[in-house]
Formats: sequence, structure tokens, C-alpha cells
Amino acid sequence: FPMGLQQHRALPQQKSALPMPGARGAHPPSPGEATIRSNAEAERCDVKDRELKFDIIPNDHPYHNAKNPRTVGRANEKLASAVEEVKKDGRTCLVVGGDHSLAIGSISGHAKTEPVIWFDAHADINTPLTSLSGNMHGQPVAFLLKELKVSGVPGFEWLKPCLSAEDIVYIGLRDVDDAEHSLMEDTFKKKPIHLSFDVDGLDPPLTPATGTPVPGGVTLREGIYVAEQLYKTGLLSAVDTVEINPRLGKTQEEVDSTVNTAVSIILSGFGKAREGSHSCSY
Ligand code: 6HN
Ligand code: MN
Ligand code: MN
Ligand code: MN
Repeated sequence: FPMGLQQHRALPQQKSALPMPGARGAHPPSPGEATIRSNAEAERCDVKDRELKFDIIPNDHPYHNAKNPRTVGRANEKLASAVEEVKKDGRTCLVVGGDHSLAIGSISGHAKTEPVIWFDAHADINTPLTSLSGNMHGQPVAFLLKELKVSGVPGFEWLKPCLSAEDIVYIGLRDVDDAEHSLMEDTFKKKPIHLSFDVDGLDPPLTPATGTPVPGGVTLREGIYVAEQLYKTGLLSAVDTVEINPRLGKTQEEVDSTVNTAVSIILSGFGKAREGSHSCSY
């Protein structure tokens, strides 16, 4: 069911909405729905929810390696219309669901979808021809990408791929199938990366000699991890390290810790790995 929320506190003019798909009919709110609603309302959100009833299509034979294509396709068609309505209503749309294939409908219904942040251990970019599991939750990105031209899937006659590869940013990937890796290599162009690293993004005790410290920053471990990962892409082509101001250190120790922190970030960005490495590519 789609639900609408209106945030009174932070963004008084902004409303939000929440479609929650589930293969159920009209029903009393599930514990999950009730919990989300009561918590959102406690935050003074104006919640508007709506029911979506999905049909299970009988004899829904696989299309290549896409299981239940008609059931999933038609459910997504409904979800897309619901999301579109929520957006017309001027609300922020929240979808809570089980299966990631719902992103096909959700992203299609949300016409303004650039960029999409895909936060996931998986790339979900299998096509009905490459999927090993046949599960639709491993395929939504392929269905949405113009470049991959997935077509002819029963149940998805309504779908027009709305995303270009450059519109997607992945975060968290760590279980990508071989075929998905090849698809990503072919689809996503690798561009050189410029890292502009302001040390005040780190937690202030790490870099006290900086002008505008703000509590609650990133740990050294997290900062180093980011730099290491960027190095590992092989695409890091320029790095700024900024807001290091030794004159603002109250003691020599503060100056030293600021400089040492910056140095470890820089070295990680240039190939120093905590597990050890043969050389750095300065
Ligand atoms: N998900 N790559 C595997 C597949 O079945 O295509 C796993 C997909 C997992 C999907 O939950 O994000
Ligand atoms: Mn997923
Ligand atoms: Mn996943
Ligand atoms: Mn700054």
C-alpha cells in the first residue's frame, strides 16, 4: 500500500508518501505498517498510506531465467502508477517491501530519478538471460537501464527503461555474479576520479588543527577505508587534502595528530594498504 507522509518539523512544505506492496487484500495494518506509521507520526509526519492489491497470475511460466514475470510485471505496473500519484500529490514517496524487484515500478513511477543510489551488497543487474537463480530481485537494474534493452518479458509490456548507466551509483557491492560483472564492465564507463578531501569531514580529535571542526565526524578507520577503496579502483587521478592549518593547533601534539592523520589518508589514497603492499604509486 502507498502511504503519504508530511514532515511538519524539518521541511514544513514537504510531504512524503509511502507505498507498501504486499500480495494481500484490504487488511488491518500489519504490525510493520502500524510501527512505521506511529513512529513517523511521532516525528510529526503527515502519513498518507494506500493499499495496493497484487494479483498472482496463474501459470506464470518463466521467461528464460526470469521467474513469475507476469505476476511481478503487473505488480510493478500498479506500483508505478501509485508512486506517480504520490509524486503528483507533492509528497516524498517511501516504499517498504520485501523484494527488490519492486524498484522497477518504483523508479519507473518516479519520473525524476537521476541519480539513483543503489545501496546493496548485490548489483541486481542480471538479465533474464544471465540470471543463474531466475530470481527477479537480482534483475531490476537491468530492466531499468536503457543500455541493456531488456524486452519481450511478459508482464512488462508497459515498461520503458528510464535510467542511463551514468544515473546509477552503487554503494556496498560485495557479491556480484560473473555475468553481472561483465555487464557492468560493458555498461558503466570508468571515469577518472577526483577526491577532494576536507579533513574536517573526519572526527575533530583526529584533526584538531583545522578551522571549522564539527563533532560527529568519520573515524580514521572509515576515512582510510574510503581512500584505500578509491585507490583500488585504479581511477583516482587527483587528490586535494585541505583545511590542514598547523597554526590552529593549540599544542604540538594537536599539530602532529592533524598532520599524521592527513598523511595516512594520503598514503592510503596512493596505495598504502593496511594489510601491507609492495609499493606506492606516487
Ligand atoms: N538482492 N546475484 C544473485 C541473483 O540471484 O541474481 C543475488 C541477487 C540478490 C538480489 O537481494 O539484492
Ligand atoms: Mn537488491
Ligand atoms: Mn541485495
Ligand atoms: Mn571545510
